[in-house]
Amino acid sequence: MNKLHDWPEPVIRVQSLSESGLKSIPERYIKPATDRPSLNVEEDPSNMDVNIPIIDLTGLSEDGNNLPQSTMDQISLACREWGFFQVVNHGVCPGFMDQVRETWRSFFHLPMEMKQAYANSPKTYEGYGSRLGIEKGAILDWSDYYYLHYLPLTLKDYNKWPAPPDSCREVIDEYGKELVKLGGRIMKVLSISLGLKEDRLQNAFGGDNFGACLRVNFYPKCPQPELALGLSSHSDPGGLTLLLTDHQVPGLQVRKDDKWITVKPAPHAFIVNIGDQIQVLSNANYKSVEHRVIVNSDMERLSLGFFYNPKSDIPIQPMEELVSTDKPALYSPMTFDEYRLFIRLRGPKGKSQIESLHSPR
Ligand SMILES: O=C(O)CCC(=O)C(=O)O
Repeated sequence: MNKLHDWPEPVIRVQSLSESGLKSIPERYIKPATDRPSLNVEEDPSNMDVNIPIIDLTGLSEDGNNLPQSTMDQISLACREWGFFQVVNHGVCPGFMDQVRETWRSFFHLPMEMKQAYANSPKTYEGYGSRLGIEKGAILDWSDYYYLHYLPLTLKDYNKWPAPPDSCREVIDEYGKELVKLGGRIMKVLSISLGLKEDRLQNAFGGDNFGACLRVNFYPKCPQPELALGLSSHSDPGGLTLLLTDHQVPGLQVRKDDKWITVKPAPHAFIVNIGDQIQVLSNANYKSVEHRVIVNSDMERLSLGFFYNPKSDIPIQPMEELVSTDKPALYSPMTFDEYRLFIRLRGPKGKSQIESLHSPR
């Protein structure tokens, strides 16, 4: 952990760069040609109408048990084929979702010196940040962010949450409660859809001792969006992600059959995606899928990634019910603490981390 003491280079806020009015982006944000986004829809019109599945959760109860079979089938298919889906009628009040997003937008529009009071370090990443990973000389992403913990309670520290804007901490707290509830219900649905008892997946996460954290991503306008990425390709290292985005500003792209599909968010939907820990626990029946974020020159974009994670110090390995002689365990056990150190050191790197866990056979 000693390596995680400080950033390897002085931190530059992307928002300050963007607001300085520069016409071309500094070299350290220019991605290699192979990683640059294609922003020209004419180049790939086949993707224009494609979207990740949208699933209606009307009637989802606390025990996750009463969705129609057709909805369970849609979820199961989405987790196998896309690793991503959007949920609507999920029970979180649309007005509250808007309030949370706008509260965070106000945070990012505070004067820089107020935000700097929360500047983070790579030791825990909590607070206001502008890079993931500590590789010296790395090509950086065009975004700033704020990262904080909800659970376990031993990690929850209000002093590390922003105080201005007014009522920010209360709003963040309430949002955490709502999303823990929704995440718990979706965990039950996923467990049932894998053919397991409703609590099986949650128990594999450590029961009530699971973790939850939030990363709010802020993507300022970028004068050369064709050269940069807001967030490089990665799969989420944790369990389950519930993402709230700006629905008027597209940006999230999901890899499907070697193409990048731009997600069209439904108003007041949450985008749900499978993280690496569920891929491991489900023995790859459910997939964590690479995604990335493109930026644009006209509009800033904000997204809130809520990460529902296993307890950080228990071994995570394929659940025995999903292992057979035909399908042996694909991954060696590893704790989430060990696993996420990779991303804390190296930053987003496609699916290289989970691929390194493959059991030798
Ligand atoms: O901004 C987005 O749409 C995606 C964010 C994301 O992938 C992340 O926070 O891990």
